[in-house]
Amino acid sequence: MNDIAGTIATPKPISQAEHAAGMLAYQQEGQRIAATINNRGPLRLTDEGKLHPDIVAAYWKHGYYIFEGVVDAAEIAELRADAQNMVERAPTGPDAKTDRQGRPALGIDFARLPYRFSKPLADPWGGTQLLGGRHPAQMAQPQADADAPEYVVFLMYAMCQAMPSGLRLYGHPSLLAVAESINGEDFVPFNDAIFVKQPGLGGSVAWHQDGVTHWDNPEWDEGIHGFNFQVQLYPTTPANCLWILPGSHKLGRSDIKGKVAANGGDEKLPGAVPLVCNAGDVTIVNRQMVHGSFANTSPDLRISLTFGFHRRKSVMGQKAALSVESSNAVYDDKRVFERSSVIQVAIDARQQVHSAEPRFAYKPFAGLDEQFRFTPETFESVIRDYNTKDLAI
Ligand SMILES: O=C(O)CCC(=O)C(=O)O
Repeated sequence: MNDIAGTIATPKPISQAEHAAGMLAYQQEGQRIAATINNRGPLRLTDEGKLHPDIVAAYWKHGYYIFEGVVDAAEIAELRADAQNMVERAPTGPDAKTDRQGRPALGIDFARLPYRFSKPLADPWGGTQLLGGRHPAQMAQPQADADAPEYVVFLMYAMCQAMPSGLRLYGHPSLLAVAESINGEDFVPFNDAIFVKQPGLGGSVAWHQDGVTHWDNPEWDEGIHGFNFQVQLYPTTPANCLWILPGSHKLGRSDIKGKVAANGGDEKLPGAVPLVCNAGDVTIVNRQMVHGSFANTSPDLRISLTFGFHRRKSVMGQKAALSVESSNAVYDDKRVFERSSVIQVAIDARQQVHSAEPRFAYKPFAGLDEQFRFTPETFESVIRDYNTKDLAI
């Protein structure tokens, strides 16, 4: 995959102030629609530990939900510190080996470099063939300040390896209960990626749908490409948050280019809503949803820890896609077991710190708890370079 973004000419350069001002009416309308849907609230589980059926129904109807106040302030502080450490220790650009302080950068010894970069305020993928060409229309790329760095961190990977708190988050019992309720007891992981949108620098993520494997599957349905969580480390605003087109997860492959053209070439697609959150809120978004985010011309930082889950049936026997496509792998029992073991180790890593919390019982690993405790040995055998085994579809 090309790590460097923003090499495509901007059709009509605009200043940051023009961009921000041009978004205001759209943001108000998006918030109005979001309020009418009101798909948000606490993460409620039944006595049996399943996601409350009302929330399950709301998720399937609209394709998303905002779980409020899932991660407490102390844990958010740990996650912020670990994520900021990753940002600080990033290489200065795609080919660099040292960070801004001249230290060896984090992750240069990982099997997959855990960073992707963009030019400031650029759209790395829109209108390109990258990632299967799934971002067909380019977003506006406002002009960056003259003193902006050449590259900014756009995405960070490997949170279970590079962030101790990230591994613990991955074993969160309520989030895993949601994954089980939506994707079944034998649910499997997808991948994880941290979206970093620095104020006045963060690029956009052009409108897209995530799934690439099952669109023509005769057994296609609205859940076949799984979902992503986003854990918000800072309050999000309409100017920096993820936007979605509610209900679009049900409608098959979307003609995004046609939608933008029908909107006079304007990327501000009608009917979209911003997922405005507080720190500690967690969104769930169906991977078939049309979604995207705009260049961050606001004064507010967003860091979103994004990780997803699938039905086991959706990945078994499928060809590796997206960021692991070049491996030419086919997902078999061994691959699925090895990648899923990250969940089991994460459950134990969490329990070692949050011992008063209930421990999630991950059914595919029933009876294997001892073998998959979090230890220096399982860090090496399970966690190190775990994301080379992601189950992307
Ligand atoms: O958070 C964002 O800005 C983009 C997220 C996204 O595209 C995804 O989760 O697939």
